[in-house]
Amino acid sequence: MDWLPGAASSYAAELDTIFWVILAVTGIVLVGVQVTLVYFLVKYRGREGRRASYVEGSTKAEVIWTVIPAVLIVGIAVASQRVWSQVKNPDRFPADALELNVEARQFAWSITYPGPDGELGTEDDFTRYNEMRVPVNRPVVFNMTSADVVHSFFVPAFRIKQDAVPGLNTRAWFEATEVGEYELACAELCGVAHGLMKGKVVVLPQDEFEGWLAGLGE
Ligand SMILES: [Cu+2]
Repeated sequence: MDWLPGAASSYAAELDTIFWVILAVTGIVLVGVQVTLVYFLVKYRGREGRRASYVEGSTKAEVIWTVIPAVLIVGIAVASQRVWSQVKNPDRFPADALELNVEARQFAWSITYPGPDGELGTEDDFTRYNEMRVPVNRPVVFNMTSADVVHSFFVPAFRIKQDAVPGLNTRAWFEATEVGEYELACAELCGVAHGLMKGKVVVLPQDEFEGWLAGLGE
């Protein structure tokens, strides 16, 4: 049984591991708390002749239930720091990446490609809507902004979700590891047609992508 959408980016597997570890830790705590709650409900239920007693609290118990979650949270943060900084820290983005511009608006994605010269901001740049084409096994860095309200670039298969904010240039990256078509959705409620703000990411073999780029997207 597949619990998560098929992973198709270079960092997806590591993020999934973090997800499962956190789910396991919080799942154990959830079950433990609920079982204890039900046990106490039964054990201390009202009975003939039993008097309620006033409990002032227990410093020992309070220290335990503060320290254990604190250690768990700090532990999770430390353990996942390396992956998150690799995914989110612009200083650590891959150097040899293909660079694209992405602009979100109500209710579409526009993607600007560098054209045959491989450089953005030149004459041969071209823009396409709601379909991002990228080469397989090559990092793609994109500069993202929004023309109106906050949107969010979400490709579940790549485990990437990044807000697009008006007035900000946000950089994000991914490296697709499998040729195919993947859903691109807006993950920030952005207006009446938010639910229709869908696109796709098409991952092509390297040479096919190069040919398409050289042909100005024809
Ligand atoms: Cu949106």
